[in-house]
Amino acid sequence: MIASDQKRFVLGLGVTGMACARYLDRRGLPFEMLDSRPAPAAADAFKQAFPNVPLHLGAFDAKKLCEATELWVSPGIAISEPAIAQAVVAGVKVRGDIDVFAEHADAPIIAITGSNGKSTVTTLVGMMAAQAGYKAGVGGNLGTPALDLLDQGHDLYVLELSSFQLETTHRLNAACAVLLNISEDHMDRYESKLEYLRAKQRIFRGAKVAVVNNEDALSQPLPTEGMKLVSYGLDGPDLNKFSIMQSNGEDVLVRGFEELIAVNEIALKGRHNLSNALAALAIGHSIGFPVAAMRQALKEFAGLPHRCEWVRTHHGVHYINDSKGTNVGAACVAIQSFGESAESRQLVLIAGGDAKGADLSPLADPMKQYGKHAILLGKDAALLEDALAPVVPCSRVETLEEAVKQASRLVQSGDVVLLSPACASIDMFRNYEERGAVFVKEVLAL
Ligand code: UMA
Ligand code: ADP
Repeated sequence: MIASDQKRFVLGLGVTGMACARYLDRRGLPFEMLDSRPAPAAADAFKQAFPNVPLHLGAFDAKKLCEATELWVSPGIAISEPAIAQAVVAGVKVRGDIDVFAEHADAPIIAITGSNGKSTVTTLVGMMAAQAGYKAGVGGNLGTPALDLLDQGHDLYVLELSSFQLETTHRLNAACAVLLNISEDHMDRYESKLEYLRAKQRIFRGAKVAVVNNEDALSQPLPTEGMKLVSYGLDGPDLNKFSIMQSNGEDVLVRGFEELIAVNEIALKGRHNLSNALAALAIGHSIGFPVAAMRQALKEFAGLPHRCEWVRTHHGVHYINDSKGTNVGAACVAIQSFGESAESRQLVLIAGGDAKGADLSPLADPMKQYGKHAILLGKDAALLEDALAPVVPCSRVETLEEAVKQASRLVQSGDVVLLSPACASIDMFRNYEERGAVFVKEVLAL
């Protein structure tokens, strides 16, 4: 039972904060809501839904925070923020919505994190669970806040978790946890890649099964007594490992040497998605999903919008929307994947936005191999140009509309135009979905 003698402050009036409010309200537990911005978008909705709950807007004040026994901090707020840090020193407990969720979850949790592929794998595992007959609650960083999934009669939870959510999660106790891969992201929030990795690694605390990507050493947990390890990777089969091999001249995904599904039956495209498919198979197997159910989901799920999504082939040029490619690792994978598959092996990249403090230099390698031109925009266009100008012609534009028009003038049949920004969208758009929608609209108007 959740203790009723605690004084709880919810920090951040966004999607998470509203879910925390609903959760506390359902249980009749008092709380106060705080948001450091003077006018958060949800303020009116909150006042209407919770007219008797105190709402404090404006910069967090350490003295005020110290009045609480518990702070429920939204993922977008850094717990290193001075007022929060002072409250922690004063003995106030900091937790997040996932921590509360883990404490009260009434069904096994499948937990998925990683720098890239989280949403894809979470959705795929959710579909596998549905095919296997589970009433699975699917959410977390993916969109539906985890606390809204509770009390709905679910018999399994499939959660996408960000490093921000894991930072404030003390012990998840997942039935199965996976860290898909690690590449640099959110360096504006973390002091080092190690600190980011430490946050991600918290997903394994108390896990019964850890699913490990053999191709990424950083995806492995420190061995813990009682934790079972299941491995996957595209680097060749091994006993019990989920992998890929050739059988009768075609590529098949396997467990050990048991064939699970032929690659050409899988609706998702691209090498990185084969890795995602293997992760999902390993997770599903550890929970006990029948192979037939997992196979069916793999045949049906063609991917989420804005992830390496084909938009149109116009005058022989393929236009791809990878607006969710919000970090360097994702953009590198997309450039590689579409560079290899373009008939001309020539690719025009549209990139830019807020690079979140990342090292952009890894983009140079795949662009050197496949790049025809890079069209750069947004807050960190100059940094991208520094990284790419030595290997590929670059130009700068002010808008995404201009970028698409310019790209269409640079290409010839067989080329690819790829929007994979390697950056967050917030400097120019509401979110990556809006950025992707603008790209699609412009491409369809060509
Ligand atoms: N806020 C402050 N002070 C701050 C920062 C934010 O008061 O310094 C307030 C804002 O004014 C706003 C509220 O906090 O009112 C927003 O909270 P939030 O930024 O934590 O976002 P939520 O709306 O609660 O959404 C969060 C996730 N957002 C982030 O982690 C930034 C959503 O992931 C997630 O879907 C949702 O919870 C449900 O679990 C989005 C995301 O961008 C998609 N995630 C990052 C990513 O995928 O890279 C991690
Ligand atoms: P996330 O939820 O972690 O942001 P998504 O599943 O939404 O990941 O995919 C976002 C982008 O990340 C994709 O469009 C693709 O460019 C890249 N990506 C997806 N899966 C992988 C993977 N396994 N390894 C590297 N990059 C990937």
